[in-house]
Order: sequence, then C-alpha cells, then structure tokens
Amino acid sequence: MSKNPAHQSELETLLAISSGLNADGGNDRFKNIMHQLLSDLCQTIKKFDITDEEFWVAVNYLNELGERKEAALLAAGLGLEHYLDMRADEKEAAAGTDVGTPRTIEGPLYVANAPLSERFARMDDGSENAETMWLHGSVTDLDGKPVAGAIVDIWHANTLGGYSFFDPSQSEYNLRRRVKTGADGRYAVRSIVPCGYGCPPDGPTQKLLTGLGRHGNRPAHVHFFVSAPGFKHLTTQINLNGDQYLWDDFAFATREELIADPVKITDATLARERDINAPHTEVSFNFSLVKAAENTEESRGKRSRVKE
Ligand code: MBD
Ligand code: FE
Repeated sequence: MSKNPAHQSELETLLAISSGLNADGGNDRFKNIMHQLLSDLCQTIKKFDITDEEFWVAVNYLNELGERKEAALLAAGLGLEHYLDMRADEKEAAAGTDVGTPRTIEGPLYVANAPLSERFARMDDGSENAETMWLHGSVTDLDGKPVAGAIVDIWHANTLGGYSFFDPSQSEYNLRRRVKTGADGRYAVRSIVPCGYGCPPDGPTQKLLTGLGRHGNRPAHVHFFVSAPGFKHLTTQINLNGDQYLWDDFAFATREELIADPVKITDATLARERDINAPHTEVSFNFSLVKAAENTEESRGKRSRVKE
C-alpha cells in the first residue's frame, strides 16, 4: 500500500475505528470480517485510482440491486453461490466422507411449502401449450436401498423461463411441488418441459454482466431439495441435455453427474399408463443420499426464503 507511513497509519486508524475494532459492543467475528472487506475495498480504490464518479455509480448500483431484489441473483451470477458449493465439496473430500448425488446451487427462486403429495404430483396448471414432461426416479441410500418417505421438493421454470411467485402471471405454486417417495423409494411428476432462464434484461444483474461482456442465461434445469430422516439434506438441480447453455450457465451450476437426457416417448401404452395419452418427454433421475452424521445435516441450510 502507501509508502508514506503517516498516510498508512491514518488509513489503518480509520478502518479500525469504522469497523468497530475498538468499540465495546457488537460481534467480534463481524468486526473482523468488515475490517477485511473495507481494507480490501480501499486497496482496490487506490489500485485503480477510482474516481468519485465511479464510486457513486457503485453505491447507487447497490440501491438498484436492492430495489429490484436482485442481490441473490447477482451472487449466483458472480459465481459466489457456486463457490460455496466448491467449499462444501472440498471439505467433504478432505474429510473423506461419502458422497452421493452431488450438490449444486439453490439459486434465488425457491418458494417453501409447495403442495405435498404421495408418490405422484402434477406440477403444471395446464395453462401452457407445452411439451409434457414425465419426470421420475428413485431416492436410495449409497447401497441402492430405497428410501421410503423421502421428500422430493421440485421447482422449475415455465416455457418462458419464468418461476411462479416471482412471475405474477403464473398461478400460485405453478411448477412447484413436494412429492413423498413410496415404499419403493420412487417419485414421479407430470409437468411441462422447462425452458432456460434469462436475467431480467433491464435489471441491475444483467447490467453488470453486460459490462463484463457476459450473458445472463441458464440452460433448462429442474431444482430439487431431497430430504429424509437420517440422511443429509441434498440441494441440487438437473440440466436437460441438448441445451445450448448446458456448459455456459451464467450461474455455474452444471455438473457432469447432473445432466439428464430427455427421451421422447411415443409408446401409446406407456402414455396411457401415465394418463397422458399423447407423445411426451421422459426425464429420469435417481438420487442417492448420504447418511447424516448429526440431525442438523438433515435440513436445508438457513437462508431467507419466500413463505418460510
Ligand atoms: C434461476 O432459475 C436459477 O436457478 C438461478 C441459480 C439463478 C437465476 C435463475
Ligand atoms: Fe432455476
């Protein structure tokens, strides 16, 4: 930093006081984190000789981000949410603990308490003229033994890439369901094939990405929380193979093990068994869960969520 020791100690004093290091109250961990963040920020301001105008553009950007409620969207787009996954994976690898179906980011669009049913649910409200998707599979332990009574909480976008609740044009809980596995550990849903997501083109996240020369698109995907008593909670997604953004996801969520191949079903008997009675797309995905070492691992991590 500064070669002028007087200037240096003036900044150090400022940062120590502004982050409350010498104050009685507050939280020590929070103080130390803020101190590091502010120090890094000042270093960046100095390194790039940030102008006042640039500084206030950045401050105003934070207001825009909050006004549009896009802070969590930006966290995904900057790869920070994926970085949390990298860290969790790394810790598991270092500890040598078992891994089942890999995790990937939750993203900002979950809504809690979707309708719950046993073994099967229809997820779409029938309002879209879209390709029907039959999505099914099993939940097992690492030995392949079925996990009965697992809750598979599923959410995905419509054909315009929009999610109910966040997209007020959709009905309540459209394309959001919770399904409890049967004794065979299986779940099945009838839905529609989702399309990929794109950041709101007029929003602050897309504005920042455009400044980086990046796009704000995600490949077609389906989100899952999978949980069962005695097992580690799993937050993951599957990507539908063939999407142009499969390996170019702006939120970095794609993983080799999480790619599902959509299969066109034309067999009339099968279509009748499923009560679809028409050609449709089948997506199969099986989950394997790891035993929980402690109760706290059984539930999803705390995070501010809609309707929770
Ligand atoms: C999504 O649908 C999503 O899953 C993420 C991570 C970010 C934006 C939209
Ligand atoms: Fe999504």
